[in-house]
Amino acid sequence: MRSLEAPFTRRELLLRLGAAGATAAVSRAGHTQPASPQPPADHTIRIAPVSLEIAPGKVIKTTAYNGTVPGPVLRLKEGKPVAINVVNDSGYPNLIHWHGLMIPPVQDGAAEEGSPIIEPGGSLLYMFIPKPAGTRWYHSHAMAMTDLGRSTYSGEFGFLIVDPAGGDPGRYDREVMLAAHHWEGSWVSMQDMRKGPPPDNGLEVMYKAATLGERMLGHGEPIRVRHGQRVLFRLLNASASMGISLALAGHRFTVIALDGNPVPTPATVAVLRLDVAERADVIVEMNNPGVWVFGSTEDDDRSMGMGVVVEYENQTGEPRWAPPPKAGWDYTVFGRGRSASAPDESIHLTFEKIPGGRGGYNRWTINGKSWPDTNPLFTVQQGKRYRLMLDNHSGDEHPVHLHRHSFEITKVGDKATSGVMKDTISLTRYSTAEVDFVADDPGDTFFHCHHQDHMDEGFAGLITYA
Ligand SMILES: [Cu+2]
Repeated sequence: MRSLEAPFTRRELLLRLGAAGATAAVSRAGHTQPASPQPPADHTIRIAPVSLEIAPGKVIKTTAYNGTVPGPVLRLKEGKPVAINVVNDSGYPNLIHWHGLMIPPVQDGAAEEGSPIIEPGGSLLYMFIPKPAGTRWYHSHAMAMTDLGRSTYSGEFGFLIVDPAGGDPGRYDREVMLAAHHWEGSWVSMQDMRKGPPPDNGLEVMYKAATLGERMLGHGEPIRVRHGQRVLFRLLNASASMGISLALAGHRFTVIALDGNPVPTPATVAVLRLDVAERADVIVEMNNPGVWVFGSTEDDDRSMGMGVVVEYENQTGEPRWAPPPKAGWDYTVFGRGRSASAPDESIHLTFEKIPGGRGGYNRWTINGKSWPDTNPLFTVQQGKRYRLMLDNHSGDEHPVHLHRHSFEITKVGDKATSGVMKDTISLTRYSTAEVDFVADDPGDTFFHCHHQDHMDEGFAGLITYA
């Protein structure tokens, strides 16, 4: 179990921020009455219970941000300080992680880094300078353990777009944001349902419903487009534990950014693979008039609701689905063919499963240890470049996430690459990959699998600065 710190009052948080020299707090203090500990918030996010009707009669009781799923789009300007007041009426100790932003640990929304927990009924003012530009997101970073109503199992997620300081060149006619999520999870013994997992495997989460956007496939408003439009889709997998593959029947995606960061080689693909927490910015040329299904390539997932209808102007009829050609997902397609620069140090990280047995819960280890014995995982020196040699020694897929830094994918399997900058990488079963990061954001840095259950069960570590 991860230990949670006592909550700070707002005044304590501000004092801490001031002591840490956080520019946001300092510059804001200049506009505030000296007696007032609390600058005004630019945004308020209230976490509270909500009943979501994702299809007629299909009501999901969950918790969400400001009553909607996804929560409100936070559109922030790169480099412009922001203050976000978070009110926790979720009914459990909670906090918000600003995923993909390079901000101080106390603001990052990860208790393991020292960010304060917000007790039920309490509130907290987050203040930071949004950077870098790109498609980021915000979500609960609370522990869920066996409670499938909490944290990333819930509706607590939303887009956070950091617009570039210099303005967006915007070579598109319209922008559509779509977040994927799975609902109604329950713990099951997979070996009871199908072949595959070894008999000593522990419980896994299976879901009964899914959404891409606000409602189940066929039950929401279609995305209405016109022939000839170039549409920018910002896509996010906000599922707690399921990787997804998406296709838009009759169309292809030109991938221009992954995890919000522009790729060196934009490439066009029929199928987009997004593991948990991953994002893709894609351009679709609307050049095939009709009424189409944009959804999961898995039939089961689509029938659970994972999809949305794209409808051209003056087109009618049943939405059409067409299975895309089978194609593997390969990050290196979007990279440069040459190798990245050599690191100062390489660190091997091996991921293994300790099967929980029928009815038990699996545990996870990094180099043989589980959180909190992985604190620290290793220590870095500011300014140096580190290569993480990731070895997934398990039959499960792991979306591995590094907080407060971007990393560069430098190898996938045996294939060297460079230039693809991400904050989450999907390691398929029994696979290896290498990622480099520069230790350029001092402070405790959480590293973990973004699969909620894997993180809660030990797949996490803390990188510390010397
Ligand atoms: Cu995992």
